[in-house]
Amino acid sequence: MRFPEAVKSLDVRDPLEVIARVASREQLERISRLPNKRLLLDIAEIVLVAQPASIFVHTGSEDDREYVRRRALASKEEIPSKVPRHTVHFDGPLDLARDKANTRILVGSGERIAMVNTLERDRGLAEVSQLFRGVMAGREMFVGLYVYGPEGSPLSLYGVQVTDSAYVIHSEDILYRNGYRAFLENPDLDYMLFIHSAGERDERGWSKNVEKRRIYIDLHGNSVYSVNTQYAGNTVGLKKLALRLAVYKGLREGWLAEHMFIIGMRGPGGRVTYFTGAFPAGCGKTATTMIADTVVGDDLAIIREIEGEPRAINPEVGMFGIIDGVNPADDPEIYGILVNPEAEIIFCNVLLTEDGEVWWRGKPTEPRRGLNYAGEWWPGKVGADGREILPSHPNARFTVSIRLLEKLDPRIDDPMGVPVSGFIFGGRDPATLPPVVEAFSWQHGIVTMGAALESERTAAVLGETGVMELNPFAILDFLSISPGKFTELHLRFAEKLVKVPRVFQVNYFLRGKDGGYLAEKRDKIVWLRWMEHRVHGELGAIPSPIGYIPLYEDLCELFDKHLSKDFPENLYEEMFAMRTSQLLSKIERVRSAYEQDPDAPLELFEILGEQYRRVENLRSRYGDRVSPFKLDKR
Ligand code: SPV
Ligand code: MN
Repeated sequence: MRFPEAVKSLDVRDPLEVIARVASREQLERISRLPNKRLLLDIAEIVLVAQPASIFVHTGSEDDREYVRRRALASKEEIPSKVPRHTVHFDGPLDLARDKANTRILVGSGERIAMVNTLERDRGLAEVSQLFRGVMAGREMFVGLYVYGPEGSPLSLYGVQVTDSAYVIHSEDILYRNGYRAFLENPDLDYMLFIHSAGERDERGWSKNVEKRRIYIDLHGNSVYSVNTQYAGNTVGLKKLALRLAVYKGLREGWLAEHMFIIGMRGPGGRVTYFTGAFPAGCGKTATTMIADTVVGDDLAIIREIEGEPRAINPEVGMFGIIDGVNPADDPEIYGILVNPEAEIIFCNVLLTEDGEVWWRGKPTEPRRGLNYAGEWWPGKVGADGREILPSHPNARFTVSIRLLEKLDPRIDDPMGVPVSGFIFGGRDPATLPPVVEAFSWQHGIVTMGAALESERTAAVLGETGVMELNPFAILDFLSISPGKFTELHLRFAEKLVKVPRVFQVNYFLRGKDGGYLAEKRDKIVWLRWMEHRVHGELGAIPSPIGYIPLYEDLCELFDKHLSKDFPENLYEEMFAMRTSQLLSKIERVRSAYEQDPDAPLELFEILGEQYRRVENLRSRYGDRVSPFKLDKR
């Protein structure tokens, strides 16, 4: 039972009878062809509780896709722009981002998960049963069946989205592969279930009861409940809601669900070497994806051991990307897609000008009067707090197919995924870590680079800026298990591997004495090329206390070859200096965070301890700031 208290009357022998009360003949026929008994029961139960007026089951046909687009416009969830295939969706001023406080992992009574927001399962289910009661009255209920990965892949999962939002289904049509056929062919597919309702909406289409917004993740039932919200990070089930379920499933089955891009780098002889990379929001994840040679995925990865090799798939086929700042000079490929009239795009929380132009910060035009995330907008408009209202929101986004990328990797649909040669971890760190470091080993990298990933709090989040926040594997917001367990899962994962990936750490945000960034944006390509060569054993490195760092001569060559620029020795010295006191403080912060997590493996403390001693040694010999030229070359 999905709704424990609400459903007393479901006749388990005949879910179709319940569904027939709201389904047209055609829709009933679609549903009755589905051989999955449990799925029919789930749908019937949701119908009984949420009481929709009608039901639509998506078969994945072009007609159905078109129907969903039309319904999103008819319900005013999406507004047309002057480009027919470009629509605009507004979430409402109080619903512009993920709601961390009201997103809870449901757990057994008395159970706690370190660093994860939980709620007692019985209470949570009772609460959502109440919130979903009659919530779809008078509305159409959409049922979308999706494959979370390439069709026929042993790495893929399956998801069923039930929602009263055509926008949510439209987004999923762009972001995921339809799975109606897979469900027809396989009577006992195990699936994740996402139940969503935007709740009551006001005349502008915004969810009215955002104070009753709830996103509850039920690991036990492999399902997620989301209500009184529209923002895709809270509602589009297969995006971040599925990630929590997948992390948990991966823990039980010994594989990794990651908040990572998957990219390919070309090397000598036409080889392509694949990397996955985890970065917190706003730390260069998309930028790194876009400068890679090929792209398999920009946000999520499922990684499993197959015949001794780690293989990664992208469960998605679309991007839900930040649009703020995307401009023709810095982001030519994405910008080109966003202004391509042939591309099907949903723009979220941008400005829609009176004459129908979609405007965001980064467009060469000036913003003009129109509609935005806070209602009517005009240049100079100020909000109730006296502050100017930005024309387009900093978390404004675009939803578009990844297949439009010129760099799309041809193996995106490969059921066996791509072999992963390197894991990259990156955060925003102004003062401590060099631009690129390679771990001594998988274990060393997983602990000191993944589990210990920190990022500077940016101005977008309330509170003091400049504070370093722990964000293990850049996945803290999406963890359904403790960071300690997630770390342990990674450590054990490599034991099955014959080919163990290298682990790297990057930091694009190191600042110099004058406060400016030491590296240029485009320098990323050099760090990537260095990693690619290291994977193939083609370049040497210097063992520093925190891992291998590049040799000056090698970087000179790479800067010259790939960016045609000089790389001054003093810049290298500043970038790759060991800031020993800062490094020690970092280890201490990380250690004390994991001391609060009873699941943290002993190995984590051992590896942190060894790193501490190495850095401490260096500090006692050379002091606070140690030039890389003082380190022994190998
Ligand atoms: C992120 O914040 O990491 C995203 C967007 O990819 S959201 O879907 O909101 O999680
Ligand atoms: Mn993400």
